[in-house]
This record gives sequence, C-alpha cells and structure tokens, in this order.
Amino acid sequence: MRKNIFFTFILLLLVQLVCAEEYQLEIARQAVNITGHTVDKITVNGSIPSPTLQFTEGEEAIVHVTNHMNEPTSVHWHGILLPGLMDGVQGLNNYTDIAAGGHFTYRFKVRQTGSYWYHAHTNGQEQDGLYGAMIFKPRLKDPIMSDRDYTVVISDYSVSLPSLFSNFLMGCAVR
Ligand SMILES: [Cu+2]
Repeated sequence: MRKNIFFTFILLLLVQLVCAEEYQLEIARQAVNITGHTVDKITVNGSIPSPTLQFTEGEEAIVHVTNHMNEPTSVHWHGILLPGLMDGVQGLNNYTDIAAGGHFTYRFKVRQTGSYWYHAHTNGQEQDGLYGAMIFKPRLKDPIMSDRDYTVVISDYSVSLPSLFSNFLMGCAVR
C-alpha cells in the first residue's frame, strides 16, 4: 500500500514537471472591414485581436509562431518574466525578428499569475492588429472565485497606416 502511494506521488510529480500548454499562432495580412472601409490589416489565426492565450503558473508555455506575411514580424510578451531570447524585442538579448515566411517557437516557464498582453514589436504592427491577451492562472486555488471569466481587450483602430501615427506623434513631440 505504501509503495502504491509512493509511486502515485512520483507519477503526479512527473506530470507536474512535464506540464505544458502549447499554441500555434498564424500571422497573416488580410482584408479586414471594421469601419466600413476594407483595408489590409494583420490577423493572428484569422482574428483581431489575436487569440487569448491561457497558461497555468508553473507550466511551460510553448507558442509556435508562423509568419505568413511578406515582412518581418515579432511577438513580445509584455511584462512577462522570461529568458531574454524569448522576450521578442528585435536587437535585444540576441532576438531577431521572424523573417517573412519564417517560424519561431517561444518557450518559457510561467512564473507569475494575472492578466497580461502580447503584441508585435516590429514596424508599428501592433497598431495594425497584432496584439492579444494572456491569462496566467494560479497553480493552486484561485483566490478570486467566479463562475466564468471574461477577457476584455481595448485598442485603438484606424484604417490608416501605422507609420502615419508615428510621424504625427514625432511631429507633435518636437513642437
Ligand atoms: Cu509591450
């Protein structure tokens, strides 16, 4: 009997150690009509905003990103504790953008809980649609009891090119 309990404990420990949540993100440019004007925007798995990703504290987050666009891209995990290479910011920690047609797999252990977001860190692509929410659930009992959670993502949207915003903002900054 003791032996069975011991092996059950070891099995549970192994399950905990290899626990991982895996996602596939397909980034593409496609025609989008939100305001009555059809324009090319960036979608992830066909949607704006990008899908909400859910992970549990302690498990490994694995996110496979495929860039179907004719331009480089990146995914940055905003405010997340992770190894530098996985941060997704071009030029920092040896990370380089995901080339046109390229692929990159992000892997990091989830070390925090709460609601966060991810977004592109390349050429204003965040303003063009590449952003989404992430929920990191606590490994043990959730201190917030609810029957159902809803994630609300709020963003600006414009049919204009994101480069116009940055030019405008830069122009304002020097006045
Ligand atoms: Cu950020």
